[in-house]
Amino acid sequence: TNRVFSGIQPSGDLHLGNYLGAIRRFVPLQDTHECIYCVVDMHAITVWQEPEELRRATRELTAAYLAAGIDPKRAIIFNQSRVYQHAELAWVFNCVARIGWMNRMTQFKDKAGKNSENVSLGLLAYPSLMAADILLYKATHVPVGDDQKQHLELTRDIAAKFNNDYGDSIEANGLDREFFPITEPLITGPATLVKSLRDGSKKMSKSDPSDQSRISLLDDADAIAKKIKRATTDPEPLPPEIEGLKGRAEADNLVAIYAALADKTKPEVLAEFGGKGWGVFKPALADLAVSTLAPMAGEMRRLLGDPATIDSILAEGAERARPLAEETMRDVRRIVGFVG
Ligand code: AQP
Repeated sequence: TNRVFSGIQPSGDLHLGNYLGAIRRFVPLQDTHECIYCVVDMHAITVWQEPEELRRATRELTAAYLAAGIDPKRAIIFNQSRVYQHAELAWVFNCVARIGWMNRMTQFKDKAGKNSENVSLGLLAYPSLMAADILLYKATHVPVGDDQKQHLELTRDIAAKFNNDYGDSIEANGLDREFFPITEPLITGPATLVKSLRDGSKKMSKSDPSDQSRISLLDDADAIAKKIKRATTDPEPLPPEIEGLKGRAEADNLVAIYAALADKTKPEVLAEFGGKGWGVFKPALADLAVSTLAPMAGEMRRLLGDPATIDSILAEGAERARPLAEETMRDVRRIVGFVG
């Protein structure tokens, strides 16, 4: 079977990058694949989270999944900590993966900064838990933004090393030699890496201290329009061809956002707006963004008014995820040589 897995951390202000790079792309996959969409709360605590805030962000992310069009009857939506097998498999992977692999991860280097001796051990081991999330369900496809590419390569390395290190045992247990699949990343569309609205050299990020750098998924129409109008740009008009966006990171970013929201390609957007100035393009982008995002924000607020329903969706999703996870773990325990 073709199985899709992806997860997002409930660790702050969900933004347009999370939506275009991930959540929006989760929706159509429900028609073609068995989909598992996770709220990865265990990943979130790799950096300190205020407990009440973690609970709030878990419900907010679940509301975003639902408001974007993920159907909890078709896809499985749940929070990671409820299915203990994620932690269990992550431990096994901690013993398969090498410290050197983790040290090379650019996200770790960025997040740890100069202080790498004093961040949590969990932050270093983060990709090992991510590999467990994916491989527990033997997912074949993982839709993510471009910033997760390196972590997905590591997931493939961990799967290959496990299959190899335990090859004899896998065979002795009568299992398929490619016990864990070599997962394909799905990094597609015009907006796989949305940039900060203030600085085209940085990605739009939950942890950017400037609220103006991102469009939050709970922003109302007024806030969305204002942030787009104030977005940093150069003074030139839009080019007619895509080559003209080279070296113009901010312009490229706004065109990419437009294309993703309109389900168009960047050349199609430039065919329409090439030669036009920001005074034309920014209001058009603001209208498009407001018409897509503001109703979603409204729906998220409505859903958040009833946290009990959100919590029961997560509980039901976990009930469906658990047997799938346990099926893999039962084999893993035998393969590794655990008694019981
Ligand atoms: N700027 C972005 N453009 C496109 N996709 C993005 N994603 C994140 N930022 C962008 C994608 O959203 C999913 C969320 O992953 P995550 O919760 O693990 O967060 P992250 O990748 O660490 O990035 P964030 O959301 O900005 O958080 P911080 O500030 O903590 O780094 C992933 O599929 C990711 O690719």
